[in-house]
Order: sequence, then C-alpha cells, then structure tokens
Amino acid sequence: MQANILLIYTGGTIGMVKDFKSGVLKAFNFKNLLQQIPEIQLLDCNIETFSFENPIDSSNMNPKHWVQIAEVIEEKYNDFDGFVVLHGSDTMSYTASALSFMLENLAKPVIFTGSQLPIGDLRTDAKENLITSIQVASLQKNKTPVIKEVCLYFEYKLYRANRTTKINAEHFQAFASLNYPDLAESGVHLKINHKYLFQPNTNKKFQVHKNLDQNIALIKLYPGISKIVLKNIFNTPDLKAVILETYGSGNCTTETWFINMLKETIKKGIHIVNITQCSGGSVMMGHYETSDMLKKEGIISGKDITTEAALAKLMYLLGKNIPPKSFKTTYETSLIGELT
Ligand code: ASN
Repeated sequence: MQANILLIYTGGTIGMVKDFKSGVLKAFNFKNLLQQIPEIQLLDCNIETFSFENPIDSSNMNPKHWVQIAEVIEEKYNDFDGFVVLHGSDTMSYTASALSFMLENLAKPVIFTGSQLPIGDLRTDAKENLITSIQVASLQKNKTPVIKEVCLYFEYKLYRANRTTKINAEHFQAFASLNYPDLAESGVHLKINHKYLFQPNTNKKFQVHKNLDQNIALIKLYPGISKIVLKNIFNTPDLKAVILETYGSGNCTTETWFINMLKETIKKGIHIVNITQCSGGSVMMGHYETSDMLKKEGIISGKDITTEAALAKLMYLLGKNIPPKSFKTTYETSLIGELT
C-alpha cells in the first residue's frame, strides 16, 4: 500500500526566486515550486500539499507560526502516514524543536527540510533534500511508520530535530547534531540507524499543545558583560524564566554582584536554566569552582540540550503551568529525546 504524505510549505530559500529589480531572494508560490520537480510524480507514495497563504523567510517565524504548523498536522493527522515540512533553514531547528514538544505522543514521521539554494537554481540542493525527506516519511514496516518523531533531513543526513543546530550559512551541510547520532544516512542505500530512533508509547493518544509562554529571555554570557545589561533583562516585566548560555561545561564568573543577581532572580520565582555555549558537550555543574555555586543555588541544568531545544522546551513547559516545585525535575528530564 502506498503511503499518504502531506507536504507542508512554509517558505524558505527552497521556494524562493530572485526579485529581478532589487536582486534579493523572496518567497515564491508553491505551485511553481512543484512544477520545478517533476521527479516527485515518480515517488511511490501519494502526495498532497498544503501551503502557508504567505510563505515566509524563516527569520520571520515565531511561535504563532509553530502553532499554525501544529494545527495543520493535528487536523490531518489521521489522513496521512507522514508529514514533510518545507521550511527555511535559518530557524528550522527552532521550529522543529518546538514541534517535537508540541506534538505529544506523535507516532508518525514529521520531517523538516529545506535548502541552501532555491529549487530553480542549477546547482540546487533542494531536490535531494525534498525527495529523500518524502522517502523517509514514507518508510513503513508492518503497515506502521518506521520513523515516529520530528526529524530534520539535510544534505544526506536525517537527524533528531531537537538535537540540531544550524552550523553553516554557506555549506550544503548546514546542520549538525553534535550530541546525538544521525538517525539515517542517505547514500546508494538509505541506512537507518534503528537503535537511535525514538520509540513513543503508541498506546497514548496524540495531543497537540499550543500554549507557549514567551515570557522568557536568553542570555549569552561574555567576558565583560555588565551589571546594568543583566539587571535590565532580569527586571523585564512578567519574566518567568531565563536561559543562561554559559562557558564550557556550564561555567560562569564568580563575581559577587553576578551571583547575588542570580540569587535575587531565583528568589522572585524566576527559573534559570544553564546551557553551554559550546555546540557539543554537556553542562556539568559542580565540576569546576566556577559552576559549583550555580548548582548550590538550584539552577536548572540543561545538560547537553541545544539552545534551540532549550528555548522551545522552556516555552512549552511554562505554557503547561508545571508547578514551580517540580519545574526543575521536569526540565532536567528528557521528554522527547532532547537531552541525554
Ligand atoms: N533565509 C532563508 C530562510 O531561512 C535561508 C534558507 O532557507 N536557506 O528562510
């Protein structure tokens, strides 16, 4: 039986064309995009399409758009075996990470992909990315999908979406998943690394969470960061949580004013999550003196989570109104394979 695939087009370089007057790349109409890839007709699956009314460059994506994508999947969940989301690469890891939390008990593939060059470009990477993503989404064993999670496919590799980061603005290999193995590699054969695939509890009902709390801040520490800058951020009205991007394995300055500011913030009931600025590796609070006090103050460890997933998880958990007492434990627990 052929798999039914829904192709959701949100925008991004994949469907862009050059505005002949200004020379800038702009999102384009979806029908023309499909006409550029007659090969799609040859795939052994039924494909239906859904397009954003106004396709966008992914730099314009925000949580409202994440909800829009989630709603399309929710509405069509029972009619399709898999979903492929065409999205700009700039914020693809953010959107895909967010969807991994929002689509609870997902038991079908949701594959995000896009490209570095528009589909009409002679040297485009769009065709391979799109065609293989559709093939991955169509994979079935005993009439059930092989992939049951949100993934990102780019340049011959399938990744767990909430483990990815955009690492290059020019190379076709634009993404990396430094803290989790690739889920599949495409060469002459499509090699699936079955043991790394997420296995959801398929007895649980699929549920979509649309309440995302944006009262958060992300602070990247740097040598010389000033008290006034931090004070202003921590005093943001309605702030509920802050992600601190610290150095190395979760280290930061031990200056008294800084530690006191963190203490005051925690006292106000604002959650602080410690994640590392490094693309690979994990936070290990207490390993150095420069992180020991963070551990003692009860700061949440983001462990080896990416910035993108940390942010999405925070909006998602705050939106679920997790009681303050259990917030730290819940955040530090892997919900959908986003941390080790
Ligand atoms: N600016 C584009 C976007 O994210 C980049 C791309 O898709 N390669 O929409």
